Amino acid sequence: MRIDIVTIFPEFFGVLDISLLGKARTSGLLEVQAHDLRQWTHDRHRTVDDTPYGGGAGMVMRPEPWGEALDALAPDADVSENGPVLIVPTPAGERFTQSLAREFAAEKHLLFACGRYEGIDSRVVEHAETRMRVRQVSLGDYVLNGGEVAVTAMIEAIGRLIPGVVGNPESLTEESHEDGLLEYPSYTKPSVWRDLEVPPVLLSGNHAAIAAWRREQQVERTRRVRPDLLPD
Ligand code: JEW
Repeated sequence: MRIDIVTIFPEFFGVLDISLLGKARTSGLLEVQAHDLRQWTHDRHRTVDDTPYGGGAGMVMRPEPWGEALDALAPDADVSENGPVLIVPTPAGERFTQSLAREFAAEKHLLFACGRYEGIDSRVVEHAETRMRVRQVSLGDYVLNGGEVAVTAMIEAIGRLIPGVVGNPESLTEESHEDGLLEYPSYTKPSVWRDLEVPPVLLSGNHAAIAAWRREQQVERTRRVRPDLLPD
């Protein structure tokens, strides 16, 4: 998979070099490149923002650099299948979920557009939609200062689903959200720590009993913390 990120903070994505995705990248399964939006400006001050039409607080990202960036990075664009998918993080988008991560992990080329300030001039998405598949996606219902943190989280969630990236495919499905329940609690040595014992069933060697206990813990924890995940 190829991932291009357009941002005014390309150095932010250095964090991707130190995660598990480092291995996927050196092996060639995943190619990630961050691009400085300002390379597609032409004025002396490399301006990317301006005041909002209609008034209001803050600044809005001007459309021209974004138009040139998308022309350069998605010359093969196509509104149907196959071409790149443009992912635009915005609090006004659909929620990013494991199922959306799975969908994106099946693509050949993802293009992320990181907004800042009050966001990107709305004509950028309107225009891009005539040339490629576009998804406006929110990381969650809280306020961020820009798209960079959202894109980092999305790339980690997507990258680990690319076949061959995570060594053991079982560790993918066993984790939270793939089975719709929260995880069971985990323990390792020592068996007693600060007077706290590991639940004895885990030391019993009875694999059926262990599986049943873990499932029970998952259901109980989900009922208590995330009842919205359980069927009625
Ligand atoms: C996200 C891109 C660009 C937030 C989540 N939050 C917020 C917000 C911003 C500007 C205007 C109105 C609300 C900040 N912001 C972004 C926030 C993505 C931008 C500017 C974002 N997912 N993605 N939860």
